[in-house]
Amino acid sequence: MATEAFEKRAKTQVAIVGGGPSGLLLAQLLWLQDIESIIIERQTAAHVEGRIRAGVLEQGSVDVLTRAGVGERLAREGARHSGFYLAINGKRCPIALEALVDGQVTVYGQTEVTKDLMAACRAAGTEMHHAASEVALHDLETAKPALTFRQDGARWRIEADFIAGCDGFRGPSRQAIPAERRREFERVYPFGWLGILADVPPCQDELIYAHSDRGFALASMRSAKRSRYYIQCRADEPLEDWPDDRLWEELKRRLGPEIAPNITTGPALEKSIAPLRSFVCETMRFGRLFLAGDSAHIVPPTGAKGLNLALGDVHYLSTALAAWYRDGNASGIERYAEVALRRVWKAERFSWMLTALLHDFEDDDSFGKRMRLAELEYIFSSKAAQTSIAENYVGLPFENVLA
Ligand code: RFL
Ligand code: PHB
Repeated sequence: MATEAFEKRAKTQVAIVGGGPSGLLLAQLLWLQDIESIIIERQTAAHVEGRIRAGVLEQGSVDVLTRAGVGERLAREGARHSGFYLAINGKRCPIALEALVDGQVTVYGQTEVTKDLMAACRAAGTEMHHAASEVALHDLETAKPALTFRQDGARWRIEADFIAGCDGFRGPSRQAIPAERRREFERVYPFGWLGILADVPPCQDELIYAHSDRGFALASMRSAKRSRYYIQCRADEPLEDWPDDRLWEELKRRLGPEIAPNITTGPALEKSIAPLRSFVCETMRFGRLFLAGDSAHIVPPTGAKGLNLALGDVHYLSTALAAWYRDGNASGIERYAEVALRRVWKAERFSWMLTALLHDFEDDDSFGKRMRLAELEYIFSSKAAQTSIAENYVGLPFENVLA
């Protein structure tokens, strides 16, 4: 049998597929434990640093980023929020995170998290291969799994002790688990979110998740001068159908007459439509491959859980790998999938529940619509219901993966 010739070879302890927030954080946490890793990323560094996505960090995420050494700018520029609002047809109900569960969240864009992590990885000298193509995973059930890819015309083979699949929903890692060894659970929602980012002051100082007869809307922000808004739209709608003026008008109608006058409009810095999906892959481990973040699970953005779950997985995985390298303790790597998935399913439930509660579903009959309104009215009047939402929004606790 002919062996393929690889022009470049390397060895490392942990080979990381995907240099988004999960992959970068993992590399950084491992480096702090003297564990060497190499990141292989499909996109250029500029593309990764420019992506605009999440905005809300749980305290657990802030803590793990701080432990990773990237807490400084986050502490300075991140805005602490002690509550947010739910709204029905313009009527607002505060969810007082601090008063109800003694918690807070921090508004700090994923774009900034990624830039901070990238800078830390560069400073640590972590080897990163950007613009890599044809990434493939090999020998996952052996003690020496490997990655192959192409970069700048050269063919590479990297051998490692472990491979971390941090390559998002469409990456190759999950697909490298044989179909009969994984089970996938999925719900695709019949709508998307149309998002706009603009350099205008936010309409109020807390986020508003609004249900209206015209569909869902979210008022969020990045800073005192930069706003981020979303509205529910059809998943197949062309972006060209939403010139800025139409989007601003629709937002005002959905957020209602009390809030609309506070909305400052301005040209879009970015505008895009994201489909909504719930997805979980069981398992998150195959041999020496571990999945983390969006490669293993997707939530609709309604609960602001996607990035937080990704960072949570990486906290568990880095703890598990560190114990293995430090004193040969394999309990973390044995328990990783089970422990991570327990937290994932709870966040899936919360994101699905909030999505169902706040969006308009075309196939909903009149009873379904009334049930949604009744549920919202109940939440508005019940401290117990608000407490449950607050407890999930600030982030559920972590287990000890080594226990
Ligand atoms: P990412 O960010 O998708 O990064 C995966 C990386 O892998 C690379 N990759 C490959 N590399 C090598 N070879 C291949 N063949 C590869 N294929 C892919 C990709 O280029 C990429 O760099 O996954 P990661 O790191 O797990 O991070 C997950 C988060 O990005 C995601 O969960 C959040 O953005 C979700 N999300 C939100 N999460 C929150 O916690 N709070 C929020 O407020 C929030 N809002 C959102 C969101 C996601 C959104 N969109 C656009 C999906 C709002 C939106 C609109
Ligand atoms: C955002 O600001 O991008 C954002 C905030 C809250 C969410 C989703 C996205 O639930």
